[in-house]
Amino acid sequence: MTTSQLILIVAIAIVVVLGVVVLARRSASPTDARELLTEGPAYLAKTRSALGGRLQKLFGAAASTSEFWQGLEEALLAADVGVVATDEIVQRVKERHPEGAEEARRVLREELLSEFGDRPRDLHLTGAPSVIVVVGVNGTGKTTTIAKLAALFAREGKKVILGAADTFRAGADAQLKTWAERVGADIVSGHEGSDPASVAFDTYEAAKARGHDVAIIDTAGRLHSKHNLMQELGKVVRVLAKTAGEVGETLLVIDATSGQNAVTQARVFTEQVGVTGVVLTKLDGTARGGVVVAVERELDIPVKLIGTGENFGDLVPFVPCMFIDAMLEDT
Ligand SMILES: Nc1nc2c(ncn2[C@@H]2O[C@H](COP(=O)(O)OP(=O)(O)OP(=O)(O)O)[C@@H](O)[C@H]2O)c(=O)[nH]1
Ligand SMILES: [Mg+2]
Repeated sequence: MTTSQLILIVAIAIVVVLGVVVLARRSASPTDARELLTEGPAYLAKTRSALGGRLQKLFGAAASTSEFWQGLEEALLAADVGVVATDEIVQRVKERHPEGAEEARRVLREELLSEFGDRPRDLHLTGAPSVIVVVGVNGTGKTTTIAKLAALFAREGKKVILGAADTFRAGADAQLKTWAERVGADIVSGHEGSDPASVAFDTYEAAKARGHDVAIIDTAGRLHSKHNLMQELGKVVRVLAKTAGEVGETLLVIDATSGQNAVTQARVFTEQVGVTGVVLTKLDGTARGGVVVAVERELDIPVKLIGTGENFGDLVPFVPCMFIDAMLEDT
């Protein structure tokens, strides 16, 4: 073997090893929130630089001046923590008389965390198949979230079927089909104008007959103020509950960029269809990550997952302490 052949073989071996390392890093589970959050996740970069940056300046000053308290209030409001929550949190921090910057930061962290309690945040998957219904206003990220969930379950070795019960928007069925192909899930189509509750029913029956572990039902986006559409959604959930015995999760998808509006919308969905968990999407595109505090506080329903981008790997579990730490981090 000549020297140039030897060099070529070594070069190929190096390229192959590098390729394997890169692929292994890419396929690392995106659900490992712990790992992502300790690095200060990219999806909170905007919130971090707005809130963390403001706090950093504040905490450099004395923790008892009126400018300090006003600055703290403004920083929390700007991050969309909400008026009532901000008032109460600032008041509680004040009452604890933190001495110096570090203590003020620690006390604020504790008070923010106390907003979350210890609600269970794991997805409640019961039954064979387990049923998940995904609801929310238009364009919040329902269909994308379904693709992300399907990809997550597929990685766990589960057999997944999607139900295209958004029979309202033209192209919704095709969009879900494209995702199903990409993530390796089966699908029950819903023709435009057909009854969404029938599609949901057919999906459950198909899942049962064909041995799927999870059936995820997509629904049309709807404004909470449209009474008839909310009733239609109620029917979808009722039919599934009756057919399956239990709906494991009714997930409400909320767009984090819609701020406090989202809280009002969410309240109506919660009343109408018995939401069991919230998925907060598009956190990567907003400096208002504090909305997670307002949502959970106002609705008394756990935020379970966070959407962090447009790809099917961009979904992480919501872990309050890590989220708050990442949000308060210095920039
Ligand atoms: N940056 C970002 N974009 C997202 C996220 N989730 C969804 N999107 C984008 O939001 C847009 C709407 O997503 P869809 O999944 O179609 O939303 P939907 O709620 O199903 O919409 P309708 O069915 O029309 O009500 C798409 O461009 C998605 O790529 C997220 O977590 N981050
Ligand atoms: Mg959709």
